[in-house]
Amino acid sequence: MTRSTQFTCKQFKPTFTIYSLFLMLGTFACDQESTQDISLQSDLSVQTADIGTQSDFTPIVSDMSVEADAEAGTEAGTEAGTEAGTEAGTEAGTEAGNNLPDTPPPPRGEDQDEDGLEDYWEWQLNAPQLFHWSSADTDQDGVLDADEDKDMDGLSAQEEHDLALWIAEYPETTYSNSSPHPLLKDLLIQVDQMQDQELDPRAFWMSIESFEALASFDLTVPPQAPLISNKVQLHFLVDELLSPLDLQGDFQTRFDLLANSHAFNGQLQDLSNINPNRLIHLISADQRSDDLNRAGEIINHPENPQSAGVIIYVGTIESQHPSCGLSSPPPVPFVEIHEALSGTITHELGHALQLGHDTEVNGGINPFNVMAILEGCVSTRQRYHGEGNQDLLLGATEQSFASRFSLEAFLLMDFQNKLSCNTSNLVNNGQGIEH
Ligand SMILES: [Ca+2]
Ligand SMILES: [Ca+2]
Ligand SMILES: [Ca+2]
Ligand SMILES: [Ca+2]
Ligand SMILES: [Zn+2]
Repeated sequence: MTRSTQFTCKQFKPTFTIYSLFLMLGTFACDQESTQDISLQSDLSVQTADIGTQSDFTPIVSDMSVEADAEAGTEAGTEAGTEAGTEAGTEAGTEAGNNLPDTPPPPRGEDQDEDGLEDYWEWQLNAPQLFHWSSADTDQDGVLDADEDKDMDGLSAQEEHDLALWIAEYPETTYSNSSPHPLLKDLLIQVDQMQDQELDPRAFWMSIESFEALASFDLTVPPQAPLISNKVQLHFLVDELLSPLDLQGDFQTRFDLLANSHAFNGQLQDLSNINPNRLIHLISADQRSDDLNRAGEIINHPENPQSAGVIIYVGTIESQHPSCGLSSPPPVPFVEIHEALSGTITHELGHALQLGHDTEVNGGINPFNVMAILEGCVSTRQRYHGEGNQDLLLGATEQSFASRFSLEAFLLMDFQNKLSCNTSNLVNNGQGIEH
């Protein structure tokens, strides 16, 4: 379960052509600086939380390509994705099986306590005081085992049980590293992708890893009982393929895009027991033709959660990466496309959990937090590769070499108020909780 994915600069291989390209692009590359996020749409009643302050960045190291919101690190991403993907298949469904109770397992496929949960599934949770295979209300609090949401992630045990079985059955359309669990926070994401803008699977696996890494905060913030870990399990469920659509600054097009694909129209139609409102809605698209620096955004809506969600601009990210590396000498790993995709996904999912940007609010910007805004190549490498950081409480470290949340961001995540699930709006006028 625990993968140790460590990347170092030694793994970097020079790519002369890419570097040359960046030299050519250097003069306007700084315009792409704070791409990833934010651009205030103040003229509209609704705002996107990702505000793009383009601004004023001037490259500090003039011979590097400056580009902001994408990431860097060629081999790193490759390995992360491969490793994660390999383990995913074998681990799915066995997450809870590490320390199984001594009692003999009940037979597979039976439900003798008639609570809707397969008895074997209850047994392998290894929490017999909360989910016992011979009682329909194990803790006798009047809430049936199937209806419990002990981990407060918005999913009932019945839904997690059904999802676990579904994910095991449809591994080819699911990116999930471990089975949904009633004592771990699970985050479901419905992925609808525009034709030719499909997301690199490595990006999914790297984002999964970023949320699993929250387990490391157990060192300082023990998981609140009955949670068995602080890690968050992401499950990307791929649904339909969407027709290409030109997206611009007007909100109605994006509201309609989200609302029209909110229901399960593709593969997920077989997931009949699960309400689409339980899933954060994520769409991949080409670009915002009015804002070619925008890598991703969250969409707020005044009242309808089905018109809210996350959009990732694949074309924009692909046009900006690899970037911020140096071929020689000394080599500095580039931020690669799939790293930029993953960092953007993780960042936007942070917004969907009500996080705002890492700002001056609590005394200064922490550039190692994935919720920081990119401001040039130095901060890009800090956020994506943890350059110069050894403190995992701040976020990305040189050892992790991948996007991470800071402890401060983790403590602010709101699983009861997820955008496009429970709410249509982020707090703080659509910008989330700054920290
Ligand atoms: Ca049962
Ligand atoms: Ca039971
Ligand atoms: Ca109960
Ligand atoms: Ca759960
Ligand atoms: Zn943002």
